[in-house]
Amino acid sequence: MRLLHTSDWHLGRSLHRASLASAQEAFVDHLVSTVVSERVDVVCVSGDVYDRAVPPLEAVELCSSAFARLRSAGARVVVISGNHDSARRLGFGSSLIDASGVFLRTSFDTVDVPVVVDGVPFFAVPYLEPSSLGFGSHVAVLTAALDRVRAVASPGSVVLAHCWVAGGEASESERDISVGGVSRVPVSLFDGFGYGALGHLHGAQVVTPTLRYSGSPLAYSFSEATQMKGSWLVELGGAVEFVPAPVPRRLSSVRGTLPSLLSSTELDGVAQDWLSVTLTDAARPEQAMERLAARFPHVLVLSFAPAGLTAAEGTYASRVRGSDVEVAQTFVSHVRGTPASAGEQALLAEAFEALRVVS
Ligand SMILES: [Mn+2]
Repeated sequence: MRLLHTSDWHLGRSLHRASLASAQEAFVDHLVSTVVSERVDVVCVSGDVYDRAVPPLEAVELCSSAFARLRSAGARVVVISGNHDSARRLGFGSSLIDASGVFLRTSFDTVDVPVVVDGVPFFAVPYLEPSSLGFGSHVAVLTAALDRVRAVASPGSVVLAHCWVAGGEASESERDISVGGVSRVPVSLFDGFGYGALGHLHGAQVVTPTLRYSGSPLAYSFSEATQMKGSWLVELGGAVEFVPAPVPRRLSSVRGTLPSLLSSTELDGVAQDWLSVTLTDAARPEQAMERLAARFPHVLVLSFAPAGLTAAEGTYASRVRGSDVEVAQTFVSHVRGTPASAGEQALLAEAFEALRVVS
């Protein structure tokens, strides 16, 4: 049995100002051709199929054609919802669509009802929102889910899950799932399965030889610039191989004064990259973006860090770094001159949590 483990497609997402629609289409093409060339039996999509609960129509169309093409190429497809997906929207019609060999699993109710392909059970554990299921934390809800799975699973079973396993390394583009509870869950939850196909973290990583993150197929933030993107090709009970995904354009970060960036020959190699530029000129140069664009046509992020700026002032970018709640607290301090009280902090946390659960 050969699996192709992928996750975190985030269809509909862009990279700052750059559309990634054609890059996402190219990834789907690559996935379909891998299924054919490697004779893949099952494609596991471990959550965050879409970037948003209500994705753009182009993303819905790409997703629909991706599932149909993977199935036509000969694979069965098992999909779970992630924290970016609307579970109920992604799961629409799943009981009807099952008959086609594409299995959408988006509910706590079905975690212990495996999808069985050629005798191998696939247990699909979607992202589970602790509070809406009556649990106090991610550990509690995932423990409950995996206890139910373990009660019926055989040793060679495959499990899909969308969560943050302790030891996994995060990037900037995963939406925080730690608000209001403990985010990381122990690796031991996944002991004893034939293979664990994880989603959520955007860097491909090996937690244990049989428990892996595939990571996202494209870099969705500059913090992922050096990550190799792709999917895992898994011979169940045997070898695992990384299949690199097509790279639409490299991401690089450069820093310096505007004149130095415009003249340095060392930067010839990154001129066509998607760039994050930090200008260190003491005074903000006029028309910096236009002047940079003459040499670097794909600047996506421009920030200013003048040499000599005090740490307390900080750049605008540094002040809006952090979780939504942290940014809101900094804003309160900034406009009022005094920090948010404990009660106000709790109120802010509650408001953001409510927003996140609704979406
Ligand atoms: Mn996620």
